[in-house]
Amino acid sequence: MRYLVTAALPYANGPLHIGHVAGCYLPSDIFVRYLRLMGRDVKFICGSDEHGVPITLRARKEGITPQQVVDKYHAMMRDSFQEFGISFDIYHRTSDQVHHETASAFFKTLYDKGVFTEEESEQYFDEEAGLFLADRYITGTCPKCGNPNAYGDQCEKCGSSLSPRELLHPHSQLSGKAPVLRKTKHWYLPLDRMQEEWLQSWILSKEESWKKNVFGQCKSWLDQGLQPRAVTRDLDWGVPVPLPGHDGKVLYVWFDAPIGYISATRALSNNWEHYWKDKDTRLIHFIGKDNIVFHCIIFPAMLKAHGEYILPENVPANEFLNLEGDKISTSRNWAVWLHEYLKEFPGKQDVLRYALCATAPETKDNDFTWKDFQDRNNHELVAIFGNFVNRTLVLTAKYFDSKVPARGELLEAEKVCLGALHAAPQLVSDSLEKYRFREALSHMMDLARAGNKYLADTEPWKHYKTNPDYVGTVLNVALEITATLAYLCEPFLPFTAAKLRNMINVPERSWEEAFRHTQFETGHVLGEASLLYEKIEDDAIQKQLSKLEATKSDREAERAAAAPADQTSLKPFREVTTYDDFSKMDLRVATILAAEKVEKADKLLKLTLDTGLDQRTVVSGIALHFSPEEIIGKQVTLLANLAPRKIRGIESNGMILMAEDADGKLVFVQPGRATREGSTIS
Ligand code: B3M
Ligand code: ZN
Repeated sequence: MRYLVTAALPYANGPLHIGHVAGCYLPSDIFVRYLRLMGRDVKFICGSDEHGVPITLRARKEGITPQQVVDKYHAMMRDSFQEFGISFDIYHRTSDQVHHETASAFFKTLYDKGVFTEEESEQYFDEEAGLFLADRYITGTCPKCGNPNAYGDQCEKCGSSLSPRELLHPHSQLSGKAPVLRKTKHWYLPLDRMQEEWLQSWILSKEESWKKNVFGQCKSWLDQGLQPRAVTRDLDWGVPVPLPGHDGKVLYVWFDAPIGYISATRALSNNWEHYWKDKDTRLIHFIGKDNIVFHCIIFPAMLKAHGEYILPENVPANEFLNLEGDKISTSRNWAVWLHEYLKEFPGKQDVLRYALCATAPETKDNDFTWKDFQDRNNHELVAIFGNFVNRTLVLTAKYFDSKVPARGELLEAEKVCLGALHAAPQLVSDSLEKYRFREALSHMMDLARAGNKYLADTEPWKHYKTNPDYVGTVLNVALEITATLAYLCEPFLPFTAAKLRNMINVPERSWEEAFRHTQFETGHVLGEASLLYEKIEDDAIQKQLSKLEATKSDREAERAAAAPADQTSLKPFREVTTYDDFSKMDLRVATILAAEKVEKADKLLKLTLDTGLDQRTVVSGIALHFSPEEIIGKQVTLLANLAPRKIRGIESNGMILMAEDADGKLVFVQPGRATREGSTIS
C-alpha cells in the first residue's frame, strides 16, 4: 500500500500559529509517523503557497516586493515546522520553477482538451490603481449576513464563498474608492457540467468514509448546485497564463496551489508518478475546514479533467481552534505564534503537541487555553507519563544497577498490566486509521496510566528487603511498559520517544518489530535516566496571558482611535422602501411627562407622553441607557400610529425613535428646538 499524504500549503504571508498546527500539520504528522512505523510506503508533502492576493497585499503594506514577502515567510515557516518536528519529506514552494512548469503544463493540458469555457465579463476595476480587483483586493458588505468587512472571495463571518459582484457597497482595498466595471476575459472550470457527469455521485459515495463535517459541507455545495469557476485572474503575481497574447493574466491561486502538491512530489522523487498515477496509491489531504471545497470538489474536478491522476481517498479536515474563547486572527494578533512558542518554551515541543492533540478540533471547533496547556503538562505528562517512567528507571538503577531484572511469577496485578500493554498498540492503531487522533492519544496515555497505577499499587520500594525477586518482576513489567510507551508515543511525541529510547538503550524500530516480542533480554543495560517533563509554573502561564491581554488592550485603543471615521463597523443600509410605505408612518413630536421602571423587566421603561392630541402610554426598551428621572421633560420623536401592543401586561401605543451609534450607545432622535407637541415630521 502506497500513501501520498499532503498538508495544506500555508500562505507565505505571515507566521504559523497554533490554529494552523492543530488544524492540519499536527494530525498529518502523527498520521505519517504512524504509517512509517507500520512500514508503509509514504511521502509527506507540503510547501509554501506563495501566490494570491494575501501576498501582494502584504507586500504593499510593508513596502517590499511579493518575492521578498514570500522569501521571508517561507524560511520562517520551514524552520518552525522543522523545529516543531513536523516531518515533511519535502517542504517546497510555489514560486519555484518546478512548480511554475507543472502548473502551466496542467493548465495547458486542460485547455487543449477543451475543458474550460471562455467568458468575457465585466469585473471591478480600480481606476486609480489601474488594476482589476480580484478576491481580497475588494471588500464590501456580505449579501448573506451583512458583515461589512467581507472579501471579494469570501465572508469570514458567515463562511459564504462570494464573488466580487455579489458584495454590497464594494470598495477597493488599494485606493479605498468604489470600483468601476470593465470587460475582461477569463477561463472557467465547468463545475456545473461536472457535477452532473460524475462529481456528484463520486462525492455521495464518500458518505461513509469521509468525516461528517467534511461530507456535510460538500453535500450542501452540491445541493446548491455547482457553478462554473474562473481559474484565471488579472494580476501580475502568480503563474502566468500559458497562452500567447495574455500578458497580465495569471492562474487563480486556488488553481495553482493544489498543483503544488504535485510539483513538490516531483521535486522530491524521480518516482513521483507512482504516487500520483497508480491506482493503489491512497491520496490523503489534511486541511482546515475553510479549504474543504477546494480539496473535495475543485481539485478533484481538475485532476479528473486532466485524466492521468488519481483522486483523493480521504480529506480529514479539522474544524477551527479558538484561543481563550476568541477566534484566532492574524490581523488582530490574537494567536499563539509557533516561532514564539519555540523560543519561549525551548525543548517543550512535545508539550504543545500533546496539548493540541488532546484538544484537537476534530469534530467541532475547540478552545485552546493556557490553563489547559499547563494542566495537561503538570497533571498528565509530568504526573502520569513522566512520573511512571522516572520511578521505573530510578528504582531499577537503585536495586538492579540499571540492568533489566528477570521476570518471575506473574500475579493478578502483572497480568492486568500486561493485558493493557498487549492491547494498546492495536487500540492506538485502530483509532489512527480512522483519523481519531484524540482517541488514539488517550489510548496511549491509558497505558502510561496503567503503569503508574501498577507501581502505586505494588509499591516495589517497600518490598525489596523481603522479596527482591518480586521487585525484579515488577520492574521487569514496568520496563516492558516503558519500552512499549517509547514506541507507541512516537507519532504524537517524537522528541519524548527519542529521549526515552536513549534512556532505556533501545534502537528505533518499526511497530511490528517493537511489538512482536518482549522488549528486553534479562540483563539488558539501560541508559541514563533523566526527567522527561518538568512542571510548568504559574508565572510562565501568566506571562502568556498577559501577552494576550496586552494585545486586547492595544486593539481596543486602536478601535477607539479609529471609531469616528470607521464606517465599517456601522450597520449596512436596509433594503429600499417606497415613499408610499414611508408616508404611512405618522411621526410626531411628543414630550415625556412621566417615566417609571417596569417591574421584573430590566430593559423596559413605561413612559407617559404628551402628543398634543392625547396623553398616552408607550413602553420603551431603553432602561439600561437612561434612568427615569433624567428623561422627564424631554422632547422625542414618536411613531404615533404603530398598532398598539401589550408588553408585560401594559398596552404600548407607539414607539419613540432612537439613534444607535456603532458602539451601541443610544440617544433620542429629537426635534431641533422646542417644537410644539403634535407637530408632524415628514
Ligand atoms: N494557502 C489557504 C489557507 O492557508 C491555502 C491552502 C492551499 S492548499 C493547496 O487557508
Ligand atoms: Zn457573511
